[in-house]
Amino acid sequence: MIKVHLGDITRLHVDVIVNAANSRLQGGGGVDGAVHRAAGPTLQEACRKLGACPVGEVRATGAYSIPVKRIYHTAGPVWRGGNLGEPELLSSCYRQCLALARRENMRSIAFPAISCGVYDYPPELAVEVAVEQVQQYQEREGALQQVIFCCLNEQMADLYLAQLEAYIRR
Ligand code: AR6
Repeated sequence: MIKVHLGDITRLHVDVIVNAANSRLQGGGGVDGAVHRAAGPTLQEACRKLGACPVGEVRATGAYSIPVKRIYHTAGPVWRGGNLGEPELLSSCYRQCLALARRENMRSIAFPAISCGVYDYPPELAVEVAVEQVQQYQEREGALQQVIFCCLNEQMADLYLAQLEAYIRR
């Protein structure tokens, strides 16, 4: 099942929450800030031990004070006009998170709108990528019981809902 949720990703009851991190895994603002605040300082230590996460890849940690099993940290691309591989890199973030969830036998995962804040990816285009990757993965593997697109505002939620409908009707 694919769902859209309006609210803070750190409050969701799922197996995995995805963090829109940066490639240095050093924490920051936006979702990253919220995840680090909610998980507590041990998360920062765990991230430091992991080192870097190249753009488009994923690294996993425990969730500490957040009551989920895992946090997947992925570094989305910074939007620079769209001709520098941004769609491929963003697709790769989703694919790598989904593949890792399968390897780790996770049943549910929540994604924020990776790259749609500080990294300036146009939301309509990012949502297209996100929905396409998740739908394709579920059609191919069907491994996850629940995938949640979590957003903080209604405009973003509406974009996901419209895109999911468009995908189903295609
Ligand atoms: N729950 C769900 N969604 C959220 C939350 C939350 N608690 N907080 C923000 N969003 P951003 P990026 C939404 O900037 O563009 C950080 O400093 C937000 O409204 O968090 O990938 C990192 O360290 C937006 O739609 O991530 C990196 O340096 C979306 O999440 C950089 O920002 C993503 O916004 C990553 O930038």
